[in-house]
Amino acid sequence: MEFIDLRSDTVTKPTPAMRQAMAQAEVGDDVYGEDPTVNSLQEMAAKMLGKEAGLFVASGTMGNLTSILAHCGRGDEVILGDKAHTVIFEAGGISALGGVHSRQIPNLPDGTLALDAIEAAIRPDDAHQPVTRLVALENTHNRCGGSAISVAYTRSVGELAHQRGFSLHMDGARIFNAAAALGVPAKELVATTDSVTFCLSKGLCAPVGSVICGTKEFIARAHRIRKQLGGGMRQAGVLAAAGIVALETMVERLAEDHARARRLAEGLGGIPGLILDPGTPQTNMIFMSLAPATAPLTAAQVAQRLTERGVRVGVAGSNRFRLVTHYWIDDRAVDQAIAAFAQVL
Ligand code: TLP
Repeated sequence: MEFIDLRSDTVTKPTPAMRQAMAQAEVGDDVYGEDPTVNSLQEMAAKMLGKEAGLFVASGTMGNLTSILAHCGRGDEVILGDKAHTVIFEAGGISALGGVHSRQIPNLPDGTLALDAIEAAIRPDDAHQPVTRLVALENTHNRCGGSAISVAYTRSVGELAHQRGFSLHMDGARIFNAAAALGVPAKELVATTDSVTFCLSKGLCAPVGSVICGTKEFIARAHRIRKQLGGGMRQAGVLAAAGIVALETMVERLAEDHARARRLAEGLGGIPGLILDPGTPQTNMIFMSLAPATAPLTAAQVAQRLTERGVRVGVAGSNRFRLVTHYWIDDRAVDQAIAAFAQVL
């Protein structure tokens, strides 16, 4: 059965143009810095994000881990939102592998961190306490509804960090979705960040990979850490080739996924058993819950019944769902997904 897969935009498969570019890619040994296709991707990514240099890594998780380890030594502290992907979904890598201490403060519903809460979390110069080296934001914010975080807010966090002598990292896994939603170039969203990681393998449809961007000096440090983590790849140009096609052809169309998410939400909002989160979708993610009247039916049971009808959805709690639109979800798939929910509930 060909599924309508709304679990995530990570399920996207490469387009025919990507497969063709992969087959024809010129390659070299990237550990020697000699893969021309990886080098082109890195330059292109850095230019798009207004940074000096880029580094191709295997995943978003590796991008965040490598970046945080490049900013922080063992025992140093990073200020993170309690709903950050790095806190919830990256297997504790920053502490397990880097000895980095995370200081978690509440994410506000829009995915931001209150400036006074960041300020209050900064450690004083006291030998008993860790050293605050970094604050990390996420844009779009996955667990906060796929929310897009503004240029002005990001700038204020960057300014605060720099005034107080530490750095700002951006988990920009979906930074181009944020840019599309806000109608601003992605580079403006990261202008005050010291590093940013974005993913090629989500809404941009490439099969593998993320790129870290920052200053040349920062990327040189990240390069060494990538090697320590076992992420030095060899003829990685076959993967980078798909990433180039992703940047060339997939960025501009992300607004279509947001429009389809809105249409899907409109249809689902008309089904009595479902309660959409206020304001959802903000980008390509819909968050919603089962109405109490559907109890004892759980989200997992509903998801199972939907799967039997060819529709896969993300389960985000005992009665919660996350649905994500992407390149492979067309108008027909939206209609079919709405019909499947209506049948099941
Ligand atoms: N997110 C995945 C799951 O891990 C939850 C998804 O389906 O949304 N930062 C953010 C904001 C992310 O959403 C993700 C992936 C990552 C980092 C990690 O990227 P990968 O999966 O490439 O390691």
